[in-house]
Amino acid sequence: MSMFCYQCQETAGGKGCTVRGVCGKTEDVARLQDLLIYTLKGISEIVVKGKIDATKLGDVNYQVLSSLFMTITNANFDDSAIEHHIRKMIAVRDELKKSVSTDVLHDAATFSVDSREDMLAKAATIGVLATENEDVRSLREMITYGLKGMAAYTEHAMNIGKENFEISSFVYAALAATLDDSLTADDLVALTLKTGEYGVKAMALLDEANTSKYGNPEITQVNIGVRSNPAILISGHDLTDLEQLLEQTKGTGVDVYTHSEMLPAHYYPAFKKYDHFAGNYGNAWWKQLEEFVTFHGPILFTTNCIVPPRNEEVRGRIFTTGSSGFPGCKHIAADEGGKKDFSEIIAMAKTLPAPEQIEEGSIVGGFAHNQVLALADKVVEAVKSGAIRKFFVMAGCDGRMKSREYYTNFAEKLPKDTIILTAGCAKYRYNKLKLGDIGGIPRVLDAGQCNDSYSLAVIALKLKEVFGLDDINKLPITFNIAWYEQKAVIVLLALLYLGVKNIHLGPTLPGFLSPNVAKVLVEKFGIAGIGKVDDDIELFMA
Ligand code: SF4
Ligand code: SF3
Repeated sequence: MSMFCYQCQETAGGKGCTVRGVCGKTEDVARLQDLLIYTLKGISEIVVKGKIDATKLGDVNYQVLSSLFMTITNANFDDSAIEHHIRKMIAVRDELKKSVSTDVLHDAATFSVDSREDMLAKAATIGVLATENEDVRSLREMITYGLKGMAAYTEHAMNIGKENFEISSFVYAALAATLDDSLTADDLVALTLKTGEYGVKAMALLDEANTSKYGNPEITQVNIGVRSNPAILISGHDLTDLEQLLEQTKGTGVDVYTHSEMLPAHYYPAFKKYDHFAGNYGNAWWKQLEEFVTFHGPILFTTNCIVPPRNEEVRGRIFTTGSSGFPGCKHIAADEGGKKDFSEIIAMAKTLPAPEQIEEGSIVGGFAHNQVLALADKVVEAVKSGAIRKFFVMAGCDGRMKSREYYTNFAEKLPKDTIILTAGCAKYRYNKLKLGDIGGIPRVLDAGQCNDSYSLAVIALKLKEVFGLDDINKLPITFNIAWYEQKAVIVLLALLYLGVKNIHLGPTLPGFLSPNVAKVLVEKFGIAGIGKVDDDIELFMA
């Protein structure tokens, strides 16, 4: 077996990618990512055993989080970038080791490699399957994937200048724990929930960062058609990249459109002042192969999800920044002060035609916690009068699998007295349907990006308080979540930590759950998969 990865929903056969990922990840990239994670575990062990305080680690915290982020599905396909990070992290590790007196360190904290060949050979011995017990492996991986999602959110918050050292300390403790053979499956189940607890903190931190810098999301109509100017498409999740791009394109005659997970940027007051912030182009990430062709202008990826471009012309228009990367595509790094120079992208845009219209009209969003709580009286009244019978949280990810048509059909067939609360790119399965409203409240309330699932939790907790309930599960809310990559793993763990039971997860349960671990999730938390649309609706409405 030349690689093994089962971290995402589209893993081959629902079991694991063993020769080139379904996502397009090569064997070398998969192995290098394994080695990068292994190096981070070594660093973590040194931090834990050496009792090094995260507040004293300076830039190391950010470097570790960014490295984790790089290994998220569809974020970085660039083997040289990952190799570079491994070298950097080994150097960090060896420097930290000097201050630690213990000589009983795991191989992850001591191994050395010289060449790329060395790295690949080492990687082949330390990957996912190196943990023999399948339950321990399943739990170690679930924790690691949760940490990857947490790292992504924390990195975005840090880009805005908000840091929580408790989160970094937890990341070190949890990564180090995945090397510890003395921990039992029960210990690891407890650590999985603890990961969820820190997932809530990470999402709260990002929420605070985003809203303190860009204002609270508010109800917004977003144009999905096009204008006649040349334009740049920005995708991913990082709002600081968007802000810099909008500043640098001001007065240039170049418009900026969002793609996929960047759509919710339109909901923030701070971005409304840019006249050239033209709208959202296209749909969820997996539609990019066709949508980038008709967009015509340059595309900037700030994070996942990249689909390897098949078309040379399109490839020449793709730029990456932050933790994202793709071989052959120009990567724009930040300078010491975090500034990025997008002039090359802007110059390219000016030479290219305006985007071709693929849709028209507008969609509405901006229902994050502040906005929904401002409407709380109306919402509570509608629940009390019976106008709203039930809420369905349908947050999470979208993906390529045909079985995801379930979510469109589900949304269409839901009774008219129900409201869908969404966040993440899962929304594209139903956010353009004409589902109407209930007394002026749209039936699909989009809170924002996947991290804004935090908003949905805040709203649920507020409703629990308003209705005087002692248990979140007594609310008329059903969780029917769609997952794809590791940010959805941390969102799921966060919901479990908050005590949410009976979450339905689809379109398939994770391949990384061993039968025993799946059993624990079913028995302790009532987690279930999805069934047939009509049966599920009947079950949920009962
Ligand atoms: Fe396969 Fe998903 Fe891993 Fe890509 S990220 S190699 S598709 S399991
Ligand atoms: Fe989407 Fe990749 Fe997960 Fe952030 S952009 S929700 S899949």
